[in-house]
Amino acid sequence: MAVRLLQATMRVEHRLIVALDVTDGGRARSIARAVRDRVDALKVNWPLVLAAGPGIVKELATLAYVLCDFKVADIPNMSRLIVERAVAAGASGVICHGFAGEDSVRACVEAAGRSDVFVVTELSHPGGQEYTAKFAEDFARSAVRAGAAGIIAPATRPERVRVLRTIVGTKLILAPGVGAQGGRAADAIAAGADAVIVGRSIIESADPAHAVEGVLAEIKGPRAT
Ligand code: 3DU
Repeated sequence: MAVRLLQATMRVEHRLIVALDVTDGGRARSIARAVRDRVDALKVNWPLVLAAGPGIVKELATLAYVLCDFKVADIPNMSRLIVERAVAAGASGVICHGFAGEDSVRACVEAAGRSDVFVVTELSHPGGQEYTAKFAEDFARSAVRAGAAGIIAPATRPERVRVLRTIVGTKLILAPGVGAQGGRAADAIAAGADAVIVGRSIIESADPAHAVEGVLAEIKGPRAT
């Protein structure tokens, strides 16, 4: 079976991805327009797609790289169908779970074509330590073998990002868990993450563009400002 050797489609410049975890399409569009020039991707999850319809992915894709965080975790045939639909809807990247097994991850990668697949290793919330953390390194290895563009690793545990970096080499590491979950963007980046994923501390702000600038300043550090 062919392994995908192409580089990721995602271009990481700002090192920040905003999670549009809102259920109002209008609000999602307005945040997207306000922040799109300062972030590398807009991440879309089920609540927005279920509320606004899959057309929201296509709309947002006219503004920026859209990463569909559908956390795909099914048998390979279903994983393939979900990823094919996400890409057809406009996704440049899709997130799947490593725990579904390498055959499912591989099905996602093959279905994604030129779009990226990112594999969740260890979930960032406390419960992520109960099960996912025990196999996170295996999930990272199978992501590499399957030809994924990268992995998702917890900003809440930078020491784990550091370990996972030694496994995935130059693959992308995207780290959620900054702000509302207690992680710090600068710590995750220093540990080896390529970009952080931030939801509530940006989208619940009265001024999301200003909140984005705060995270970007933290990532760059005091010397760069
Ligand atoms: O905690 P926040 O509001 O900044 O949102 C984090 C986002 O990242 C959210 O969309 C969630 O689905 C996603 N995510 C995690 O929080 C943790 C993971 O391990 C993987 C994805």
